[in-house]
Amino acid sequence: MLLCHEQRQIDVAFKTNGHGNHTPNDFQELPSTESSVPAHPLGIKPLGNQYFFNGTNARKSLGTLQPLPDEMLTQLFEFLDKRTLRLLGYTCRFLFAHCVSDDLWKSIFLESELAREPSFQWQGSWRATVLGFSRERQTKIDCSNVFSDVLHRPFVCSYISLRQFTSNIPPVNEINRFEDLSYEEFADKWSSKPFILTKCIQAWPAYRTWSLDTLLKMYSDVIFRAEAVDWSFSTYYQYMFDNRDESPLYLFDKKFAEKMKIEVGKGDGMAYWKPDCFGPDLFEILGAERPAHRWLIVGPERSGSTFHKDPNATSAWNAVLQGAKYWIMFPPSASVPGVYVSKDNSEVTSPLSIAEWLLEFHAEARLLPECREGICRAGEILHVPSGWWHLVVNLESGIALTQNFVPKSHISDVLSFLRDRPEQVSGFEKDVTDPCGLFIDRLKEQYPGLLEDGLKQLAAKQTQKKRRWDDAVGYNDTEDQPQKKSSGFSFGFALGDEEGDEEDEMI
Ligand SMILES: O=C(O)CCC(=O)C(=O)O
Ligand SMILES: [Fe+2]
Repeated sequence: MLLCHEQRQIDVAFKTNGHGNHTPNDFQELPSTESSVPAHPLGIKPLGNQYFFNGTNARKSLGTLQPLPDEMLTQLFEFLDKRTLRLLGYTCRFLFAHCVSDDLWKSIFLESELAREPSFQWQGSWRATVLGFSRERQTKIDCSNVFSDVLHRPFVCSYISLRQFTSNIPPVNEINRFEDLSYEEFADKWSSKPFILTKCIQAWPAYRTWSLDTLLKMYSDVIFRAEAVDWSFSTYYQYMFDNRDESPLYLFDKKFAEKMKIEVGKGDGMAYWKPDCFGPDLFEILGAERPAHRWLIVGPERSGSTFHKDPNATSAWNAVLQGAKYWIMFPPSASVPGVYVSKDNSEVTSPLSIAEWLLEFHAEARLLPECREGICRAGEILHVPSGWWHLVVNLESGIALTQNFVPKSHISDVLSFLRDRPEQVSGFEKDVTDPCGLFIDRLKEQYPGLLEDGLKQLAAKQTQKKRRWDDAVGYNDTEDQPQKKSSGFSFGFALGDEEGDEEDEMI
């Protein structure tokens, strides 16, 4: 959650005059951002509204807590147990508004015994579920004199209309769409670009027969992973259609095939198979040692994935079986507004929820020339090239299948990632202590020519990078400077990525 926001009213906003100052004539109707947002059920208002209020502000009853800002109160209340939080909420209106905040109750739920139960009665909110209250039994106190962005903002975020961000995609940003592609076309032209295929997965039995309702019938008691919890499908289904979380829990399960007892691959009785156009997947040679690579994804509208790059410099495809997903993507070297990457590239800080990012940064991001956007609908599949940033949001409740893979054309990206960023390599079982060595050994056995090519490409990139660096620091033309050797097929040359590679920075 963002803690500090512009002080905005529900239906009106000040526009700055270009120098950050508000001008009286700029008092305007907000066109769409919040028009889909109903009034808060308890009457809580954005902080800015206190300046138009003549009555007694509920904050005045806070006593010794009064000097503390809302952000700090929330942090303080995170230490309370469920009984104390509940009782504190009954001491005054302002504290009631704080103490019923469902973010606090979600944390209490996740730390409680209930979080380990695969099946229980979801009551429509984390608070009601923890306290075992039915909807009717929940206290409702009028908080119309409580003004707080900290409390109001998550509510706005859970109601924003996504359409305002996903419609009117500028034509230059549109992700290319094809019915299908041949492997040659993919390898020649498209392995480093996103695209959507509209007629590629229609024959999958999974596409023809899976829906949220059929999954509920067939797998109601099967336990799936949804972020921090393992819930039966029927529990997740209840939650999914009856929550107002700003960032709903997302079912993201890598063991789904085993759990659902389905087979993947071409042939009779198979649920789905990987599309031909992506060609051979080089990580298949890792066999049982291959890192996690396929997931079943289920989520309600508003759920999704905040900005990230896929693991180990792999590419991916993401097939929508039900629903629709909005994708916004940037190439590996882009600086994505609102996404902060640590100096060594090991950490991505995207502290904003999807809704917050859309509200704060979408308009700016959309103007960047590298920006690509598109909607992948049921029956369509999207290609995520190695290293591309992406944020994804579900526009409807739905089901997707995703798989990460290594196409031949990205072998050098993966080799370089495994070699240069061992601390960022993920998804391998603990007993695989040297993923890079393992991949090289297997390539030597099964694709020696490709390994040679991959290492050549890597060396060429390294030389290019070093040349750019030497040019930048004026290091190139002195003959007596020691040069690091960066050619040949040894995998040991260790220029590393200290200077920050533009092409292949992976997270
Ligand atoms: O469907 C989604 O939310 C996107 C998933 C994704 O980005 C991923 O699997 O890496
Ligand atoms: Fe991803």
